[in-house]
Amino acid sequence: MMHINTDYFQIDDLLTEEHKLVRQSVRDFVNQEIKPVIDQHAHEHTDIPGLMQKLGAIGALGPYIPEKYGGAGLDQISYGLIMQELEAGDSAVRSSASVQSSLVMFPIHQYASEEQKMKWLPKLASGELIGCFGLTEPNHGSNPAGMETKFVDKGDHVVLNGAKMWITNSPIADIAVVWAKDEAGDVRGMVVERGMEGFSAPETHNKWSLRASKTGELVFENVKVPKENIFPNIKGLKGPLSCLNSARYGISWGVIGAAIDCYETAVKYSLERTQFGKPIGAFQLQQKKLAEFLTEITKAQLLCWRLGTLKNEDKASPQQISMAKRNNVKMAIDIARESRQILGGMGIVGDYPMMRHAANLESVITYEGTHDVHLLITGMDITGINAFG
Ligand code: TGC
Ligand code: FAD
Repeated sequence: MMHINTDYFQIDDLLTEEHKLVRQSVRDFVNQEIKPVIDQHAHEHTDIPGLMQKLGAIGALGPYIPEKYGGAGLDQISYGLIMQELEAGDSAVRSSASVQSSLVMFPIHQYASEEQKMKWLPKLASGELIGCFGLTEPNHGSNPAGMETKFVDKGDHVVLNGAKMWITNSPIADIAVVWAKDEAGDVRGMVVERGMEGFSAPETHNKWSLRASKTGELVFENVKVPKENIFPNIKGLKGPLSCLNSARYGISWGVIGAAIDCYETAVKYSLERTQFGKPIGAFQLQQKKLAEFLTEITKAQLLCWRLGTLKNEDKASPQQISMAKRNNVKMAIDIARESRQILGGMGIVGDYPMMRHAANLESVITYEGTHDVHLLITGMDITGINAFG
């Protein structure tokens, strides 16, 4: 099989043996379990059966959560490499792992009581339980501070009312980490469990993106949530926003996987496909595309590696993470779109991954903060002036 170098600046030299082993095991999993079936699931808009348990079995759920709670106790570079390999398979697979790890296990590990951690984390790590994260609402996406979902204190329980929208995996989730306002208007986090009276999670149909995973709503109609399900150690919007830092960091790595999958496909095709008596890879215009893809992938890899080392030292700022998420997702979606052109007509069929990656990345460039929201976060960091409101 032809080897295509996607480590142009020898970043592998900066990785440990453990990082490389983790990456290889997830790459093997994706090659065996995801790539052969992903086109069919995307076409049919169906989940990959048992995906969460399979991800749990390879240690891809909560990789950086301590082993005591069922995690793998790995560092942030390993987490990033896992996301990269999963998204080379499909953004829907990475999304499922992102949400479970960074948006469900992370807040429980960070903000829950010891009892709550022991109750939920090990089962989430193994994939026995599937979690989802409810922040976005029908009327409040980019501006979650405006959320209307609220709860009132009723002694030993609270009563929750409201709705969340665009929630990854909500239709198949056993538990939902939900952010809602108390009577004083403070944002609090809690776990709402499937089966609680008044709680439903209808699916959002007709998506043209992330078709191999489910997205839906969370609807709360006078749901009685026991007080022991509320996280004791967090109050305010920084609770959910801190989870986003972890997920956005993972996305910065993940999308490199999608870009590499498109790049490798385009290089191979350009050497095999002949027009005007030459492989199309012999034409300068096609070489320009390939050279720019590899340059952009390399820049994204370096950004992520450095961000990962900062994150390991707990020094990565939310603004640095925003810059990486914004830059890398744009890099990946541009490569998916441009590389499709190298395949001509063949680029539009499901035998090749570009259309699927490009369609998936339309969600990725929107969720976890839109492309423009991340630009405004950088703009505010530069000028000190808030241009949101
Ligand atoms: P602002 O006044 O700036 O901040 C409120 C409080 O939060 C703190 N904070 C952060 N803390 C930790 N990490 C961050 N990234 C933080 N950003 C802000 C801040 O210090 C403050 O703390 P305190 O102690 O002073 O109260 O908040 P704002 O209301 O002005 O909003 C800022 C803005 C617009 C940047 C923010 O709300 C935002 O990021 N909006 C985008 C919303 C978003 O990204 N939603 C994502 C939903 S989840 C999702 O999409 C999952 S997709 C999953 C998948 O399938 O992979
Ligand atoms: P809006 O906020 O309405 O934005 C619309 C447009 O206006 C965007 O282009 C935006 O950039 C722009 N805009 C908004 N404000 C400003 C401003 N101040 N200045 C300039 N431009 C602005 N959320 C969850 O909580 N949990 C999940 O699991 C989850 N999964 C998702 C899965 C999918 C497939 C998708 C598509 C979304 C998911 N989301 C989830 C929601 C996602 O985070 C939101 O869609 C996103 O934050 C944007 O919110 P919105 O869709 O309401 O767009």
